[in-house]
Amino acid sequence: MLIKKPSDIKEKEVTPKELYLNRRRFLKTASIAAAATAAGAAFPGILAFPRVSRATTKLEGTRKSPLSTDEPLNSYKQITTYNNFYELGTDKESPARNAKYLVTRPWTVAVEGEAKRPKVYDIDSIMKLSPLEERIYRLRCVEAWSMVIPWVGFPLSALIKQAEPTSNAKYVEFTTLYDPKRMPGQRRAVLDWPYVEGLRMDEAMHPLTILAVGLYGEILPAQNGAPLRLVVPWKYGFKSIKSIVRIRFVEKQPLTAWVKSASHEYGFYSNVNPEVDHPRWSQARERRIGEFFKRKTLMFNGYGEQVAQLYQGMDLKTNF
Ligand SMILES: Nc1nc2c(c(=O)[nH]1)N[C@H]1C(S)=C(S)[C@@H](COP(=O)(O)O)O[C@H]1N2
Ligand SMILES: [Mo]
Repeated sequence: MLIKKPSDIKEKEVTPKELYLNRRRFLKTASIAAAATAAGAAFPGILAFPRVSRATTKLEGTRKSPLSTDEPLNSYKQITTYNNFYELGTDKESPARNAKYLVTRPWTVAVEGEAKRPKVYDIDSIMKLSPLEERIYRLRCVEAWSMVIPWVGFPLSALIKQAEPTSNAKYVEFTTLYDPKRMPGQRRAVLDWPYVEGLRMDEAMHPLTILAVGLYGEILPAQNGAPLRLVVPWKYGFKSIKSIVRIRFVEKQPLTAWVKSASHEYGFYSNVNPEVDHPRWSQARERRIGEFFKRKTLMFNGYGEQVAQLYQGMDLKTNF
């Protein structure tokens, strides 16, 4: 985000062949792991292979959410080849190319801090915590582009309720995996790794806030934040932290990665706001990926009716 201005951003796409090969590779890995699991069942205690819960990439039985937008979707190819994921490279095309390094099984997520029931979840048990829904949301990047994405996930509130946060829990802090082997972008000090994000408790509990595990009815590709990422549709895209390993309930406002790196440019709240410009560019308009003409950016990314009351009485110019 610090490197490119919106005017420098061009849409560049990976060839269908590369995409095909990537998906083939996943299917192969998944079936090997499934075989390994079967072997592990026959010889318990002897084999310790990573386990994959599903032999294919399909997520079955997801229900459609009434909270979805009915705008036209961006294509699978656009959503999976034009990404921001600095742990896998700072160019838009790099995350898809480096996705192969990010092995996401086994994977655990620690839920901890100010809570009565802290717990370390295996990714497969997190996916069973609440029925999976398709949620079609607009994603508005702070770089003034946007997409419409059919996520598969469940409300973050479902996980928070399980944890029973104490009355000291005022914020939720999220942390991405730190592992330069699986996240080669962490070998460069682009940010102070690991990536950290945060929400106020009422924002985290809001029904629009989801944890996503898939898109287009399939498990998340690594470049989109597999195996588990946050999606907060009324905030700039960088709040939607990818590849989460820790969720912590805290009393003080978390120091997030982008605020730490450039607090004059990125605030804690980061609500989409066409009236508050980034110091280096306007936020009044955005380019929907795949479209030529820019469109007007909407307050709270168009979700004002649902979320404006969270910020009543707050000056959104100082709390940007
Ligand atoms: N860990 C981590 N999460 C991240 C980022 C990142 O670099 N690292 N980029 C953010 C930004 S700036 C955006 S716009 C969205 C992009 O999500 P997408 O690539 O799935 O569309 O992810 C966000 N989550
Ligand atoms: Mo972004």
